[in-house]
Amino acid sequence: MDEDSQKFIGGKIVRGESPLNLEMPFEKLESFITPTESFYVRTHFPIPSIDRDAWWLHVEGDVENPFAINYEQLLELGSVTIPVTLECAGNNRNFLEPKVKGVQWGLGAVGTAEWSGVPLAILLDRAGVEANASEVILEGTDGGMLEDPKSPPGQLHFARSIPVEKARADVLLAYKMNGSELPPEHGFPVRAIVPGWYAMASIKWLQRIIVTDQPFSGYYQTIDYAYWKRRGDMAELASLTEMQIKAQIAKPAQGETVPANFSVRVHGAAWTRDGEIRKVELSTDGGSTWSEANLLGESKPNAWRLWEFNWQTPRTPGKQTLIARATDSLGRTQPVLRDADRGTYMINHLLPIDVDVR
Ligand SMILES: Nc1nc2c(c(=O)[nH]1)N[C@H]1C(S)=C(S)[C@@H](COP(=O)(O)O)O[C@H]1N2
Ligand SMILES: [Mo]
Repeated sequence: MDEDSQKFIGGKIVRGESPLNLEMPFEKLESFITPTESFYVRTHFPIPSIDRDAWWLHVEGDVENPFAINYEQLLELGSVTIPVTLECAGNNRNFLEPKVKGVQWGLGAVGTAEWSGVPLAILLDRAGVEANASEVILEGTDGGMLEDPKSPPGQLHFARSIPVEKARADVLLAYKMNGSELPPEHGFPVRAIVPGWYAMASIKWLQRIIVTDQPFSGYYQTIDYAYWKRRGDMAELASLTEMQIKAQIAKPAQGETVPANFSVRVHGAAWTRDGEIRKVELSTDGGSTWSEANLLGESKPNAWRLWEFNWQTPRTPGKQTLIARATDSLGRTQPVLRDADRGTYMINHLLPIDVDVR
């Protein structure tokens, strides 16, 4: 990473301008809730400008009563507020060796916000999902043409599907982020929040919800945001879904200098899906020995947990490699090495952070 040539917009690292991709400098992690202005931004097309008074969300497909609802009507329905961590499936990509294609995210394509909105289950109940339905497709307003030869010719919208069961369980149609109206770049007027799944599922600028009894195999479901799954000795493409357990170090940051023979606060965040984070361990010697870090605050479902560790730095100056490792209540922990079947996504193996003790 060449830090000197890095460009910033609003305090975020520019990973692409068109489409706009902005990363939070992860060393800025300070609180459980990521301030909206620091929250990473991932787009695939120009950000649509949507007039809330002209906006309609259509619920259709395999339902008894297809309908459309506008912004005002949506706000009248019962709402809930929950903190949820969103992580881009390509977060940490620039740690991969050799380099792979895609936005070169460091540690900051992840954040936690308080999302307020209407449970998707309420709209599905109103529409009356037919008994044979298996999936719910969420479609964004944004779209365009792609250069990828594997993409369909002509226009496409950003769209993904989730199983009906998941759609009913805890998916939110959010119109507020951290207590304020959704900003345009985060999906104004309404976006989906799919807790526990990589964030490509959390469709922004929602315009259609399509209930279907057929597996959806759109571009962003099967060609992009997919990985290789093994079936015996064959490999088949599988859609990315649930987030994998991970711990990240915010401070010290990669390449930072820390004083020798000193007490240094190492801190970061850790997350998983379904279960809860039970343990974060830190190694300050490149993985030879591990010590348990302190978990901060309380555990909340589908949100990260902050942690800290007091590091007594060595007397002798030199390079030290820090590694964090999380374990959850289902006994899952992070792999030591990268699994090549995961392609350019789901990067949760142990990552070294090199610091200079001086
Ligand atoms: N309509 C639409 N929804 C989208 C995207 C998009 O490009 N278009 N990007 C997805 C991806 S890959 C991620 S990581 C998250 C990012 O959400 P954020 O920009 O609010 O951080 O939005 C998801 N939802
Ligand atoms: Mo993403």
